[in-house]
Amino acid sequence: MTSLLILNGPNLNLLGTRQPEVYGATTLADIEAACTAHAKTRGISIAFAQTNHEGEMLDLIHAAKGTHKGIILNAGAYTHTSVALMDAIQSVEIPVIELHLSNIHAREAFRQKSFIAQVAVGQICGFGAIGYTLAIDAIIDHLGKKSAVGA
Ligand code: CA2
Repeated sequence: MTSLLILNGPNLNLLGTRQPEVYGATTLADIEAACTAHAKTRGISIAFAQTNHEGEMLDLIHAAKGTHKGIILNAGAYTHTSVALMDAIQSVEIPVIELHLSNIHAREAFRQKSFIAQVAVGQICGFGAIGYTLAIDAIIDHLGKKSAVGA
């Protein structure tokens, strides 16, 4: 069965507890439940993870090779700073969809730079928690197109 890794970075464990005006009232546990249910309707499985540590994110991306067909990545603030995450994504050659709850392009200038964007298949941002299920469908569509051309 196709498996996806949904990886969440720093501070996303706080979702639903603070700054609901920016990030919504949904908790990360709610998002995981919605992703698990959505994946089931699509006949795929997911592994859902969150860490506050950049190195652990790298380890999870490396370990995805051979286990997961795609990665949905909300790298949190590391999006805007981490060349290491960019390199890790490039090295594993697994399609990544960059995801953000907020519209990073409509926020502070420092959030408008993403090191992930240049190595991602695409980016979904600004739709809140629903973005995660949109990303599941987007990566399934991408994987279908890849296998259709024998990639
Ligand atoms: O919009 C997103 O999903 C972000 O990746 C969230 C990151 C932020 O640094 C990115 O620029 C955009 C921050 C996640 C922090 O989440 C919190 C949730 C509740 C309370 C405090 C922080």
